[in-house]
Order: sequence, then C-alpha cells, then structure tokens
Amino acid sequence: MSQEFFSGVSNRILFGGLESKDPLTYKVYNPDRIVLGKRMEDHLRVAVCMWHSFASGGSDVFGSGTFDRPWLASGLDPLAAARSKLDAAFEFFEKLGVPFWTFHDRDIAPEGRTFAESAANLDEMVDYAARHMDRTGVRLLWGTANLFGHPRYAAGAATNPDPEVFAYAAAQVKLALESTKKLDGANYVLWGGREGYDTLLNTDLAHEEKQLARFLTLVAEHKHRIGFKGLLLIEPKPHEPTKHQYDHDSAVVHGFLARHGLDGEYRLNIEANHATLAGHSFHHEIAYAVATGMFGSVDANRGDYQNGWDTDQFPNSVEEVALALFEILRGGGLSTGGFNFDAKLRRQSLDRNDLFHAHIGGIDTLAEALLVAAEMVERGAIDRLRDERYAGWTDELGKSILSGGATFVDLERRVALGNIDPRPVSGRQELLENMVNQEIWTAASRAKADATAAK
Ligand code: XUL
Ligand code: CO
Repeated sequence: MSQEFFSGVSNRILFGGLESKDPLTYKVYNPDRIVLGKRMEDHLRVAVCMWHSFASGGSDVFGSGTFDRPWLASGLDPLAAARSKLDAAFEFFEKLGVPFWTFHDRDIAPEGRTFAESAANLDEMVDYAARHMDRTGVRLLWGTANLFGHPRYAAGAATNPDPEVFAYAAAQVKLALESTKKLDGANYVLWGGREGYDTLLNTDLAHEEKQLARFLTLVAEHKHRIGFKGLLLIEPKPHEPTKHQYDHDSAVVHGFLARHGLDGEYRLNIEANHATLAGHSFHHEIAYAVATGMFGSVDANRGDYQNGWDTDQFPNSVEEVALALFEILRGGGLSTGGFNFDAKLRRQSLDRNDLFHAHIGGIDTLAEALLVAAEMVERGAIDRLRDERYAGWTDELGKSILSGGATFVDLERRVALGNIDPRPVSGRQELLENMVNQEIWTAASRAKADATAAK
C-alpha cells in the first residue's frame, strides 16, 4: 500500500441524505437510486479530472501555488512524483466513489528531454494507471493530449504556421489516442488549446482552416486504424488562451465538421463555462448539440456572472444543470459521455479536503438536477405545451410544406384565396418558467420528506 494522502477521510463518501450533519456525505447523490429506470450513477457517469485537481498547485498569473499537494513538491524525481500523483488521485477517486477519471498525457507523465523520452514516460505511467484502474474499478471517461502548454505550441498545434509543429502535435495525439485505447477509454477529447489567433495581421485564416481539417481527418483515420471504439469529441471554446479560438461554440464546430465531411466522425464535449464565455447559456449549447445529433459529453463547471473569463468553478446551480439534463434526457440520456468535473478550487481553498467538499457539492448538484429533469420529462407538461405550439405542422398544410410538395406559387395561391389567416398565440414563457421552478421546489420538498421518513 502506497502512502495515504487523504487520511482526513478514512472511508468512502456515502449517501447521508438531507438531514445528515456530516459534510463528508452526499445529501442527494445515491448511486443506486433508480431514476427513470436507470441507476443515478449510470445517468450521470461522473468523472474527476487530473489537471485541475491533481496536476495544479493553485498558482495564478499573479502568484505561485497555494495548495497542500505533497505529490507536487519541488525537487522530487519526475517519475516518482508522477507515480505519487496517480496514487493520490486514485485514493481520492475511490474514496469519493466516482466511476470515471480523465487526463491529458502531460498530467500523468512528465515531458522528457526528447520525444522518445516523453513517449517512454507516458508508456510507463499508462501501465501504472492501468494497475490502479484494475485495483479500484475506476474507468477512463476520456484521455486527451496537452497541445498548448509547451512553448513549441505558442502559435497553435494543428494550425501552427510551421508544419514541423503540426507533425509534433500529430505524433503526440497518436500516442495519447493509443494510450486512451489501452486504458479502454470511453471517448477521446480534442480541445483546441491554441488553435486560433491573437492577431489577424499575421494569420492566414484559409490556410489554418485547411490545416485543422487535415489534422482532424488524420485523428479519425488513426482511430479506425487502431480500432478504438470510443467517440471522438471536440470541446468548443470561444476565446482563452487565444483572442479568437476556431472551435468557438457548438454551431461553429458543427459547421466546420460538416464543411469537411467530418460530422459523422466527431461529437461535442460541452463545457458550461465555455458556453457562457461564448455568450450562450449552458442550456443552449446542450440543446443545440442534442437537436443536431452532435451531443457527446459534458465538462461540468460554472463561470462567474461578473467575470469575462473561464473561472471553472464547481457547478452549484440546480436550475442551470436541470435545464441541461432535461435536454439530455429528452435526447435519450448519455451514452459514452459523462459529467467530467473540469472545475478547480479557488486559490484560497488550500486544504486537501477542500477537494472533497468541492466534488461532493458538485455531484449533489448534478443529482438534484437529475431528479428535477426526470420529473420534467415524466410529467410531460412542458413537452405538451411545446408540442401544441407546433401542432399545425401535423396538419395537411404543414405536411405539404415540409415534404416539399408545396411551392411558393401554391402557397401564394392558398393565402390569396383567403383560407389562410394566422393568429398570433401566446408563447407562455412565464408559465413555462413557473413550471420549472415548481419542479425544483417539489424535488427539494420530496427530498426533505424522504429524509424525515428515513429517520
Ligand atoms: C480548457 C479545457 C480543457 C479541456 C481538455 O478550458 O476545458 O481542460 O477540457 O483539454
Ligand atoms: Co474542459
């Protein structure tokens, strides 16, 4: 048994219910609870990420790390430190009781002096992670490559003006994809780290589009060559680190993929704070992805209403997550995707145990939101109002328009005859908003009743 890093938490975090006074229990999340015929754990497929939670010491642009993370101490042998980091992470995953984890290649294995040395480090750490996964039963939701940290990627990876950087990025993604396959990952993610520009004055947009399309084609080709069965996911983000990121939002990525014949190969990984950075709601990005058949997975977090950057806080709004989950459930639920906590502690939350509090709160928020969304689906009242709005399209006129039978000439004739005289009807927005709130309040009072009954 390796060193215990979270000795302040001796047991696995269990469901305690709303009445529990112990902050180290779940108040709502109960993995085996059946919701719409499926276990809560299987609905949410929660994952903890390596980068924010284990590879970062809490530094920001104004100051150095503040977190108590012995596995990141300076002066350690890089591979020994990488092993300790994974030991700490798997101890945490196991105690938290989550089914999945996620990582970038460089989160788990240090970059070497040469590419060959980096590759050997990754190989060694992938084997080490595999042993932890076998021991704990924790599975890999997705792997990815860090194509933004090293100075060679300052001007982008696939969209770098230098083809040698493209080649280097390709080599790195090849190994990260193969590592993900080795660890039986459910998906592989591509977030466009520095694929974008800081100034148009030095940027050839048309050329960079061609490069990015070529890169994504090569990723898909390699996926098929090695027989990786997981989904390839692209994670949209509008800006940061570059002024303008090419994968701006779901609709832009979808359009790009369709333009290059790649929409059958990729799905979307939607991050809540990236949605709000793009001027959308999280709900919008999820709804767009579900509506177009492009939904894949979620990076769970939230932004700050006052800030224009990616604060990556843990989610705590039941309403925000419930609206997203409502769309996901209506679309048939998650398949290979999950809810990955791409979220970080505030710099002053420096205790190791703050990692538990952050994840427990985030997971309970997801769980409560799931109960609300399931109720919205089951009750069906919101769907009925929506269906009513579109009822005309099931009549003869609507059908003839959509089937292509009716031309402009036919439609003009019918309108001119005076048979068509549309009347505006209420969109009922406030009523619908009240219905969502009613589900939130009902779910909260039901949880209270459950807790009282259990006493
Ligand atoms: C950055 C971000 C990434 C991706 C994985 O904003 O979200 O951590 O999720 O590269
Ligand atoms: Co993310």
